[in-house]
Parts: sequence; structure tokens; C-alpha cells
Amino acid sequence: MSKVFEIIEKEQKRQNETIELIASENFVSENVLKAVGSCLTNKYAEGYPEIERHSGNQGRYYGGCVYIDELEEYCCDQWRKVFHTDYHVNVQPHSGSQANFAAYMAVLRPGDTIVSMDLNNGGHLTHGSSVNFSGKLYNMVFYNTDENGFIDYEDIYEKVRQHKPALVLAGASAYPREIDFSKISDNIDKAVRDSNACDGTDYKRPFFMVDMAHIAGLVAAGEHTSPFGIADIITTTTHKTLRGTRGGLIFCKPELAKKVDSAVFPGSQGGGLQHIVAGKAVTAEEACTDAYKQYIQQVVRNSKAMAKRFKELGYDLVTGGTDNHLLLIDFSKTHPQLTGKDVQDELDKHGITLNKNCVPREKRSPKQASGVRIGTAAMTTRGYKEEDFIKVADRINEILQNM
Ligand code: DSN
Repeated sequence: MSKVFEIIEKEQKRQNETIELIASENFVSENVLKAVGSCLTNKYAEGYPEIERHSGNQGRYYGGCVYIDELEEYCCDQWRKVFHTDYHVNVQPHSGSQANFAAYMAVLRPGDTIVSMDLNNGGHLTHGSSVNFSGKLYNMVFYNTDENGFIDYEDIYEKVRQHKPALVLAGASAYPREIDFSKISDNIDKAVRDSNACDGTDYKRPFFMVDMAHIAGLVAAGEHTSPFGIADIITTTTHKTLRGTRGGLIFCKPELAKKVDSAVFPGSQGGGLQHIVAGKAVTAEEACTDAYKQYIQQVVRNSKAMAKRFKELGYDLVTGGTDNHLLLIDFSKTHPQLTGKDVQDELDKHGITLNKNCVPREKRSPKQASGVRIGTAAMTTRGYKEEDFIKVADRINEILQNM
């Protein structure tokens, strides 16, 4: 047997035997695995199928794309169905980072200003971290969270008013609360109005972009308010709460379709990965089912049950709880001797997998961090209910007490 399959077998065993609490991970269905392991990996299909083509490209660049076109059109239709939207969708981004790269490229020029939430407060690497392309190519201005870790919506108004960005970004990879997209949009409008009225400028409304990668499954199931109809551009991954293949998607208002399509191909990628497009289509089919809705409702119930238990055990949670699939424990006040890294490493030894995470007003480096992030999406797929997550919280507490 190839060495590779030996390694895959070992990884399968690890996945079977550990308690998976990484908030961005999940377990896909056999059908998703089948689609991404299919013969579609053999096919090159640069460009877009006729119906989804807005960029002026002449369809596909290679022959033999008849079934690939059928697949990609079907995939786009399925994703519009998942989110009940008529937004344009591009299903080719290879990942969430690629989706964000292309989304910025579609509407910004290098040096333009973006207002977003930074990594320490729960944002994402591609939301302007100085070590990422976003922080290198664009002028980043970050809005704050308040002393309890909640988004400071008033600060978004202030930052837009003061810096007049070309784009405002909402979305997070470690934020346990519902994000009020309408409030952000209203604050953008107000800041533009006030800027022009008071400063005599002709500042045009910035683009409003939402990266819903973490909460996309909740949006699909109606467990989080939807950014559709509010944001101009929406990016997501398909593998977190959406429980599908690894990959990215970009949705946009129809008038931005041409720019978004060109930014993906030929702007930043070559041929789409058609086996992954097939995996995304299966993911979308699954996300339209009642069983999926029930799954997401259980994910949220589990997260709330676990958060409540950790609080009873004396832990400090960022924002004091959760509305979604994840929670953040902040050790800085209750267990100042513990770093997120120590906790992650110790839990690893006991078969519990999670990740260290920075907390608002972090004093440690991201490599150490003062907190951990816990997600319930993966183990809910494995059938865990509230009482199972309460037991996991108790077990984590027991391990930490012996550290
Ligand atoms: N790395 C992912 C996460 O863990 O949230 C985001 O891309």
C-alpha cells in the first residue's frame, strides 16, 4: 500500500478517537467525499459556463466542458436556493482566503482603505492582519469591541466617518455573538451622510462586505440574521458550519457580477477545481434539507449548554456567552498562569482537540494567547447532544485543574 494511504488511515483513526472542538472543522458526508474524489479532478475548465458568465470571457477556454458547465450551473443554482437569494454567485474560489482576495480585488485598488475587525478581537487573517496580503495591500483601520468583547457598532460609525474607507467588512472567525448587519449598514449610511453634510465632501457610500464563513450554516438554517439584501458582497467557506468540502464562494449584487467573476478568473486563479465544485454542489443540496436545519439548531443548543456549564465552573467567557456555534474562554483573569497554548497542548494529550485563541485586549503573542476557542459543529455531526457537551466541559475542567 502507498505510504499515503497508511497516513490517511492513521488520520482517520485520530479523527474517530478524538473529541473535535475546532470551531472551523466538521465531518463531511460520504457523498461529499465521493464527489471530491471523483474523475472531475481530471478536467481543466478555465472560464465560466455560459449562463453564469458575466465577465465578457468567451465561456470556457478548453473543449470538453459540456458536463462541467452543467455541474457549475447546477452548483450556482443550489447555493442561491440555500440562501433564498438572487445574488450572483461564483463557486470557483479555492478557499475562503482566495474568495476574500478576489472580493477585495473586484472593488478596490491597492492602497484603498478598509474598515474591519482585527484578528485579536475575533476577525480573520485576511481582514487586514499585517502579515497577510490584506494588511500589506490595503490601508487597514480596525473597529473595536467593547470591554465585554461585543462589537462596538458606534465605533464603526466613527471609523467610517473619520477614515472614509472604500470598503467596510463585517464577519469574524472567533466572535460568539450575532452580528447585526442592518445596524452596520445603517451606521455606514449615517457616517456618509454626516461626512458629506459636515465636511462638504462628496464621499460615496463604501462597499459593504460580509465574510460569513463561520456562521454561513446558521444563516442557511435561519439561526442567524442573513446579510443577503444588505451587503454588496458576501464571502464564505463551505466547510465550517456548512459541513461541506473545503472551498470558498463569493455572492454579490448582480451589478458587481462582472467585476467579481473577472477577479476570480483570470484575476487571481486559473482553472476552477471541478471536483471541488461537485463537492460544493453536494454540500448545497444537503444544506437545503430539514435534517440540516435540525442539525444547526442542535449545534446552537449545544454551544449554549456548554457555555452555561463553563460559567457555572467559574470560567470567564468573552461576551459572557454565545449566540452561535462557538465560545471563547478567556483565562487572563481567572487563570492568569494558563496560556491558550498550554491548554491546547494538554488537551491534545487527552484526546480533546481545540485551538488557542487571542482574546480582546490580548497581552500575549498569538503563538501563546490567553484563551481557547471551542466549537460544537463537528461533534454535533457525530451525534452529541447538550448532556454530552456538558460532560466534555466537566472533563476539560478536570484536566485544567490538574495542570
Ligand atoms: N482558520 C479558520 C478558522 O479556524 O477559523 C479560518 O480560516
